[in-house]
Amino acid sequence: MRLIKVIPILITFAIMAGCTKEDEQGTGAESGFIIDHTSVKLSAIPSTYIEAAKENLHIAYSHTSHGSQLTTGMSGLISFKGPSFSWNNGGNDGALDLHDYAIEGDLGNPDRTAWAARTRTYLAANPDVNVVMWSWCGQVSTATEADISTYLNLMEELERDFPGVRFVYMTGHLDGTGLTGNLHRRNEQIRKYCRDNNKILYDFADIECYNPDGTYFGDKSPDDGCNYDTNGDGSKDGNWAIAWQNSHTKGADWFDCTAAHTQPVNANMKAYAAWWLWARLSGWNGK
Ligand SMILES: [Ca+2]
Repeated sequence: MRLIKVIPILITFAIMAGCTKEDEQGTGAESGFIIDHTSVKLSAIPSTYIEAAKENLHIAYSHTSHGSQLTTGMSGLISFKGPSFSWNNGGNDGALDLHDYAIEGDLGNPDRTAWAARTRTYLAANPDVNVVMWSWCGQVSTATEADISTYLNLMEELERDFPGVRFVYMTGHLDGTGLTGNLHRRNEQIRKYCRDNNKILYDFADIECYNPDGTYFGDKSPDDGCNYDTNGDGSKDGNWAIAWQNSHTKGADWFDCTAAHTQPVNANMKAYAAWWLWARLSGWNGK
């Protein structure tokens, strides 16, 4: 009797261990993964997967001002690191095919559902597109748990109805309300769903919690402009991005770019993480 009870537990444990191992190693293009502050080392991305992304991906990216940090960073990166990081709408001249501002609006504008219907219309007219990414503006800050469930459900329905398209989830940008604020709780809701359901997540807010050296500011109420409270008195008296830029060499360690609402180095990291995402979508295991 005792053995009969133990065997199913052992089998369950073996399956769980197997899943964990698979997740850690990554299984290429079909498995879920999370892009976050650990995904900002541009030099770690194999050039073969940079090329594979340009060969294979047809990306529609839709956003308003905050989401533009990825693509303004990606534009600045071409000047900083050269034409191997070129992108344009259509993928001409061997560039990455990325349709920026592909669909009007963002995940909360004009409301919390229009983006999904617009995505269906867009995909019907652009059947070559195989990656869809939507960004928030500030609407995670004011979202209820039900609002985020609406977002997740609409994404799930799109994935079901367009099995040939990879849909990239996103968290909402930091708003300075810290680890007890609504934004953090709603971002955690998105993260848990993505982890539990093997989704592809570009964790916009997590990238903003760390400087390029990996120093953590998330517990110091940072905002989207990289301002934070250095001493816990409630006033945001520091800016980790400006401090990092001032102690490093522009044009060598970081590049200038027009980064909406924030400092250039934040958009630098958003661009590196975007290329990390494109490489992962092209089969790189992230190791
Ligand atoms: Ca302070």
